[in-house]
Amino acid sequence: PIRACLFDLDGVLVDTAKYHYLAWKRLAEELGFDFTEQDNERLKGVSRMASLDILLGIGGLNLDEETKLALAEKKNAWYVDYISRMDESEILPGALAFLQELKAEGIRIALGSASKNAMTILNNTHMVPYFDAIIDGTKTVSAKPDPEVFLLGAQELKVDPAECVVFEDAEAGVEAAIRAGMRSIGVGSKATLGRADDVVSSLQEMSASRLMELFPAR
Ligand code: G16
Ligand code: MG
Repeated sequence: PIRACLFDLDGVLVDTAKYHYLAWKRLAEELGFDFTEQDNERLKGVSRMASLDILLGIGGLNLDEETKLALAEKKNAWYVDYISRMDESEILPGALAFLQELKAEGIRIALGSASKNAMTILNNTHMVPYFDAIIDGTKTVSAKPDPEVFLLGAQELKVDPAECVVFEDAEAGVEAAIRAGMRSIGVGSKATLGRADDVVSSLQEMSASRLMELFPAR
């Protein structure tokens, strides 16, 4: 039976991708090149330093490690400023209702995010009380598609990976769930998330009953 749900943050519970985009775009412009919304798709679910490498690749820049750390720091300061103004109105449609329903059904809930800023976002949107475990970029060593973030979540919840369902908007996140031995539901388009057990366009389409239909207890 399914005993736990693990949620990615950016793109599943909140749309912080737009703030990441604004901050990366500002950095690219300072460095003298353009960064489009289409380019930004490549950064979804990817860690901060790996995102910077992709961005610098687009600009054709090759910089030393010290300069790169300073640039990542700069981008993050802008991003932190944007998310400091977030509130619960930025929780994506259907997310709160689904979390509430899972809680009522006794299903354990964990966060599995690559972001080092996850706590700020959860605090500002008042979502902290929904989580029985919070695993974010400050607790992990390896980035998705490595399964570490989800395996730590299952461990903290004391639930077997086979009894977990991961909700993800990034291909690397679905891959991480598969490698963790968990079930997964993609939130977004079938084209990129086709490896998940099922795909919904938003959590508005989710309910505890749909979860039980998808993964019946044998
Ligand atoms: C999020 C975003 C990524 C971002 C990463 C690291 O992951 O999707 O675009 O690069 O976190 O964020 P930060 O720079 O705040 O540490 P997730 O796993 O919540 O989708
Ligand atoms: Mg995501």
